[in-house]
Amino acid sequence: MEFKTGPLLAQINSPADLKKFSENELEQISQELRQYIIDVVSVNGGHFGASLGVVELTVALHYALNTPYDRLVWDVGHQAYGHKILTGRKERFPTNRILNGISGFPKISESEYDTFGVGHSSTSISAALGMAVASHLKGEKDRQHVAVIGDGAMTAGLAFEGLNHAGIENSNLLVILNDNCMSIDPNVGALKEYLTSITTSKSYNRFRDDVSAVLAKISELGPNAHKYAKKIEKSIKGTILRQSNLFEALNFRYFGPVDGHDVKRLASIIKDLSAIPGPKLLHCVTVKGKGFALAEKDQTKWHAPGLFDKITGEIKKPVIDKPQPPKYQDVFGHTLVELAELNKNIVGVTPAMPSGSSMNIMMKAMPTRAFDVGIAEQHAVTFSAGLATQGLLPFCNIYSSFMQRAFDQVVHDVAIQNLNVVFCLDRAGLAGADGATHHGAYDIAYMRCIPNMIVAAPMNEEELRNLMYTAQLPNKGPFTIRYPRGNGVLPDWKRPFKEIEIGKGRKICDGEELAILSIGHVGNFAVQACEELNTMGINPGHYDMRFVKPLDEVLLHEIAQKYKSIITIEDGCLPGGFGSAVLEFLAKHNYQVQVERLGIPDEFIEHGEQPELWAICQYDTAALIKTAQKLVLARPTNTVAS
Ligand SMILES: Cc1ncc(C[n+]2csc(CCOP(=O)(O)OP(=O)(O)O)c2C)c(N)n1
Repeated sequence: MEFKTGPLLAQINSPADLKKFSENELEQISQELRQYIIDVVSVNGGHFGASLGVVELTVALHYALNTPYDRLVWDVGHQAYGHKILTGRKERFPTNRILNGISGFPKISESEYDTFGVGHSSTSISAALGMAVASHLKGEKDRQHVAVIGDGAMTAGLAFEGLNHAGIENSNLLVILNDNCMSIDPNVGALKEYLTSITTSKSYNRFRDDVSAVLAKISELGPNAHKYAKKIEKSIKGTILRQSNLFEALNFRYFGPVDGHDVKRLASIIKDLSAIPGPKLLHCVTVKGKGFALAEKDQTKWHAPGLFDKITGEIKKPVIDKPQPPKYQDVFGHTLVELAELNKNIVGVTPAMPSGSSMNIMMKAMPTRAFDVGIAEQHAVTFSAGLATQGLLPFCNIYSSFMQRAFDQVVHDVAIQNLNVVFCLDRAGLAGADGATHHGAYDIAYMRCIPNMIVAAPMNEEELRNLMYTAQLPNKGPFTIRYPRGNGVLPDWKRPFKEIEIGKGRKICDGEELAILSIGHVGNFAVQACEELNTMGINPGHYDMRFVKPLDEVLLHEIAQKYKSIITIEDGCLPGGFGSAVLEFLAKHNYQVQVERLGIPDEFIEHGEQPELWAICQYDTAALIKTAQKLVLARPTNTVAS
């Protein structure tokens, strides 16, 4: 599909092109950039509201700074579409998030303008500070370092670790706080209330118009501005709000709040702030989804709406003629409420993903028993541990890749103390278009090495419900349940709960010569593969192991004695994963069985649709069939129907 841009954007392929325009044209350029994002995202999908909200800020930054010499770091990076378009990727933007296309996030290997790879939140201040300190050590005094961070991302401990350190380094760091009161869902916490109190205070409204006047004066100083840094600072501060300020307390010079949609003024403020050495914070107020009415109105829905009609705003749903199985996340959300009705000790915890994890179902049904703690995975885990010490039973739901943040808390605060915390890891396995930063590749490996931890993965929605039911029974200790992004396989998933014996796998079908051992939803690939293999005269046994830890050793002994070959399949990394666990068992007991392991290889997997990625990594139905044929046909005595 061909996309056209407006006449000014058509002439811009780099920040140097942008700089050829006058300040008065920046508004039109912003409008054209916004329209181009709407045009492409409406047919391609991807993140939406966040990029619309920073259009003016993006134009102003590339206009005022000397990128890529000046280092611009985007936090999370889901808002960086405008940045990509202005920095040489306008033509390739329609390939955004598509297999072999550009990434949905900044990525060092993609462009010299992408100074730091992102996807996970709250890294920008630390990364930009590292760059600033490096420049300082190298004597590059003129180089600017800018971190753009949302108010949601600012809720993370990591952001405050960066601020705390930056406050004592006299490096050239500008933090731009993009405050739109939103995370994916409405932002939460005391910091949000503090920021709201600043932006709604009367003084902000009184002073904000004066700011441009002072800044205009400062601009007259031109290249000598840095000589007057102190004076500039004083005069800006005289007009922008002065009050006891959190960021000032951390040794930052605080400026703002300013209107993040006034592109001309933003450009001039950013230029002027570049003349002030040391750590500075500019507080920008923006509207998420700016310029697309529906996205401004329902900001959560339009964070990443999928495909939509850009005129009517209607979100396009795939046409499916039969009942669609539910998403795993929704099965989690509804089941949690059902269980919480039965068990008064159950509480829900999510670090800023109420909609993404469907914890919002419990938050709505039982508002006092479900907590959104902000983008704070480490806190979510230790908070859950604290709840558990008092006899409550937290279901702490964290995307598999985000849980990487909280590994120490899982070990130190939960597992060593053998606390009853249930970790539900959503988006486990290859997650799709978000790419390498978001794939839940490692959780089997990093959870199965922890003593006391139970690690389970359901093959379908009914199994998910039963595992959740089992996990909340008394004294199970730390219990991890991992499940993938997307839909399950059973439209009629809501059946009465059944306890599952811990560490007990199940035989899906008996076979000969070859056994397929699956964990989690990829068991459904094995079911299909077995059906097809049967028609070829190959009859593998199939076992859904259910638990990575503890492994069903009774079943494994049986399998190892009965079959000559084993294929393991998992939606997780091969090193240290489920297949590795099976190999360890076989080695320990000296079984001479041939084993092929299918799963995510030891490399980072890029973005694409999940089925494309499963195929690339060779662990879908077709790969299973191929591997089974290879193993069986390799035996000299075997002949099978072709
Ligand atoms: C460590 C981590 N946890 C959760 C997420 C999921 N996530 C992506 S964007 C986002 C909200 C970010 O809010 P904010 O920084 O305010 O940016 P906005 O979308 O409002 O522009 C969240 C929670 C993430 N990317 N990284």
